[in-house]
Amino acid sequence: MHVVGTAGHVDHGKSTLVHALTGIDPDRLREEKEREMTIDLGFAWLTLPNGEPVGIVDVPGHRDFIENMLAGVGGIDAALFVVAADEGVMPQTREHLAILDLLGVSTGVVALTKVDLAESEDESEGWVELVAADVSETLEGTALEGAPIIPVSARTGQGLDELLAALQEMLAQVEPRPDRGRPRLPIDRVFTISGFGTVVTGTLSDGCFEVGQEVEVLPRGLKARVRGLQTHKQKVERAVPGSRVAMNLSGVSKADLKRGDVVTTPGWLRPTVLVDVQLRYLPDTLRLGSGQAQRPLRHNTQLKFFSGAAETLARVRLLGQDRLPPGQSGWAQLRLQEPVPLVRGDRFIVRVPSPPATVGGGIVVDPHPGRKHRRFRPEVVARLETLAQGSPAEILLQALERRGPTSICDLLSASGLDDAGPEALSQLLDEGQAILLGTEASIQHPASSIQLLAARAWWSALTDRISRELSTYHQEFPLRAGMGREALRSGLRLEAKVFNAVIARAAAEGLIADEGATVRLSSHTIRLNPEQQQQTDALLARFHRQPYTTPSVKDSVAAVGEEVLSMLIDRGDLVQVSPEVLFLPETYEEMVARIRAHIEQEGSITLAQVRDMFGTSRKYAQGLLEHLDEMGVTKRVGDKRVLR
Ligand SMILES: Nc1nc2c(ncn2[C@@H]2O[C@H](COP(=O)(O)OP(=O)(O)O)[C@@H](O)[C@H]2O)c(=O)[nH]1
Ligand SMILES: [Mg+2]
Repeated sequence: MHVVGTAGHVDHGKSTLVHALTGIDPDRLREEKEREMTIDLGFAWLTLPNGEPVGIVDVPGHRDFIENMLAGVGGIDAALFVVAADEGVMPQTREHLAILDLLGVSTGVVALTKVDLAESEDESEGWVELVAADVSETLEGTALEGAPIIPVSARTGQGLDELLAALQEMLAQVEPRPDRGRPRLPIDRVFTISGFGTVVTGTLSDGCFEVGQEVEVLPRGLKARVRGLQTHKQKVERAVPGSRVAMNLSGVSKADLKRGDVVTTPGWLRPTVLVDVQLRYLPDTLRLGSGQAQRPLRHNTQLKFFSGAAETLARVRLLGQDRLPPGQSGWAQLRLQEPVPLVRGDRFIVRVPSPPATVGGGIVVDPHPGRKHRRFRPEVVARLETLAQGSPAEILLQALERRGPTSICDLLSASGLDDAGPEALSQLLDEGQAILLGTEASIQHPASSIQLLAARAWWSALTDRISRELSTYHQEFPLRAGMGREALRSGLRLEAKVFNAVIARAAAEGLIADEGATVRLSSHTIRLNPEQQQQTDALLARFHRQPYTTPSVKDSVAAVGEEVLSMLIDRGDLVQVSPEVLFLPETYEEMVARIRAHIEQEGSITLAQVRDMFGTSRKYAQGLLEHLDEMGVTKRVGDKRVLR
């Protein structure tokens, strides 16, 4: 699934376009209706012609509300970049473009809106083409360079189909958000719904959430549980990365939470107040509108810092230079006023408070440097340079996380690491960051390049799910030995090759027992309740008393119930030879042995002889013999049986 964010100057028709494309009015606040202007984030969704659902975050264009815009664009995959054809490129067109560029949003479609106005007002032919050319020039050198420009009118409907087609084509090229097994939901809204309690929304990245799961809300570290999940107003059991998610939380109240907090799984993500970053300081041209030339950024300047949906103040320690001239990048250490949960690679934006303007942004290189760096130290800068590039092992791990379980061969070629690949791979395996799927035996001989590899984070998230699925199943069916293999596979949504390798590894680790057709938690044992135990003992006693004229299947069901009886058969406490006839296993073996011996001596045996041998009735003798025919032990010849 994907999320698209609008961007562009105020009044250029973003919200109207979203409404026209989705049927949903993204301006939901009363004040927004009254002022006819987007103030806070709006949310909508649509289904592309190919059936893919797409979430849309509609942002305010007005410069007073840029900071609300920043809370919404964090997790988007692509931009719906809006420029009004009658007005052309305006200050927030450029500022939003700069923000998208700093956030690394490199896919987008430009909607040249209000072409109905442009074409009617302006007599001169080719006005729209002129504006399009100007937009295209503005995009040059940014992440959106070369994006398709589609003239549209929300009023007449012109171009909307082309726009959707362009969106679809663009999103088909965006890799799906990776499942790194470390879900993060930066909260962009908190509200309560009567009868449900606290609900938060956001764009999910890096992992999945499931109903029932325990979560942690950072930076405060509050524990909560997921009571319900929705994507695009539809209930889901599992929310996936790259989708808009509304999460109903129990254990926390609305007052405990705020925009910018992050919902995640407990125990791995730590908020930080000291961060090493690569900082890009924007060139002058983006100060258009504020009317001021940009001065070099000075050491120790205080800036507003935005990442995910969070906002705080940051003091900038420039590590390699005294001042950072406009248009340049440098290494810096930020001291944040409030803790923010960040990971390596997170993007951020910085702004000056007055006159308010976006001045730069960058990438988190080390979220936990541990201490304040001395300035102008070549070794500090060198370390940050390497960190920013990533070691071969990190590059490989990222490729593995992006692709999910992959053969060694495919992974090495996808990583583009060449000679450094194999060594990086053994490092990941040694450190336990990557694991081999498959059986103990195949794990000990990883020479085979078709062996499947998975990232540790993916593996732990998956084994958590397997444990949860199986324990739910065991609770529901305590008398069944295990869950059907295929049911588990489709529940986990894994292709057969991956699933089999996963099961083999999970069994080798002792988490589960693989019984062939069924799979169970290795801790699962069938336990009868006292009443069932009593009934079972009584039934088995009857089998012992009359080993050859046993209680029928029907009688046995009446005595212990269907579930317990099929458990007894599964477990081998009883052997079923026909739809009606059951024996104790020891009786069964004895009968088979005696029949065999008889045939070996006499050459054959008849039904009547079997009946008399065990002093039983025709029903039992016939049931057993037909069973033996079916098992390939005996063969019927006329009214006699011979050994096959
Ligand atoms: N004629 C015409 N007016 C439009 C079109 N799209 C939007 N508008 C008008 O432009 C104004 C601003 O639109 P809005 O969607 O609120 O802009 P936003 O600030 O970018 O979200 C509203 O009065 C809309 O009715 C269009 O395609 N044609
Ligand atoms: Mg709007």
